[in-house]
Amino acid sequence: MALTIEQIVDFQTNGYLIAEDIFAEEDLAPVIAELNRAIDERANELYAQGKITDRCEGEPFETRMASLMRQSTEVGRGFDIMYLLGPAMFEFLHNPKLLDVAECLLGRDVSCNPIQHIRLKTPWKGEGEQPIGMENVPWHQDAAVTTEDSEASEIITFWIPLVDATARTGCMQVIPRSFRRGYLTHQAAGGTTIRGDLMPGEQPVTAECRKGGIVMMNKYTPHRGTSNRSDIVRWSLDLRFHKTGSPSGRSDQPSFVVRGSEEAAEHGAIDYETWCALWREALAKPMKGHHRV
Ligand SMILES: O=C(O)CCC(=O)C(=O)O
Repeated sequence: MALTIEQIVDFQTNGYLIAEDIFAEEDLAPVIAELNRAIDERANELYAQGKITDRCEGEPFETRMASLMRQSTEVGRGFDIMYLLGPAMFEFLHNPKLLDVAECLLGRDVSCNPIQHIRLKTPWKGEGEQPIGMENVPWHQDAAVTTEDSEASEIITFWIPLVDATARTGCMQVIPRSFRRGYLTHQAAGGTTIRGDLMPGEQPVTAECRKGGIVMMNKYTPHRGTSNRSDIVRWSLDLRFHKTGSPSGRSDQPSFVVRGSEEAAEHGAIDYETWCALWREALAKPMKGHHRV
């Protein structure tokens, strides 16, 4: 089994789990190569438009985006799964190691949830320096960004760092066990965040996780992202999976079967071209509100 019984029990007890060494370099390398190509294309475009003067061609994945964003934040605009629609990313959403882990927590019939993101958190020296690009995501439960029809759905977040995520580079902080209180009312204040008077008082855990690992959280686990005080970009993916057949919380966006019985697959597995077409169709329509308060 991909997770031990102890790990599964820990997840059920605490509402989160850090599982290290799930992926090998070769699992993540195609995704990183695809992101590198997208960065390169954007750098070339912005250079041609005179918006940047240095394409930072010699720089590695870990730093290049930050060097480009210091010249123009436009390079990072819309740098997300549903806009880039990369074939390597689509393949990764079916990665057998990832799905083996998902199956341990969700059972045999697993669907990929459309709430899925690439996050690039640029270095920040602290107060006095304006952060470039993504700021910290404040304390929230992921249920807050799903529609209420999915209240009964088990939707699990798989937060996957593409560099080592530490207290220095910026990682998740979670409040263990407090998911038992269920949904806490949120408000819009620097991002969707748990109302101050409802914020659980327990001590947060800093969920450091090396590249190759996964931080899993249930949809009621309060969590936030911490600042990146390092010299590299804190790259990560946050993917979500749910039990096939239950509402995804985003019925206007594509969910699809990634694992399960042949019957389930017949009704919901899709190929790369269909995935791209479904996202383009969904994004062309006026965006429905998904955030709850
Ligand atoms: O990556 C981050 O810093 C925040 C991600 C997050 O809060 C989430 O995936 O729900």
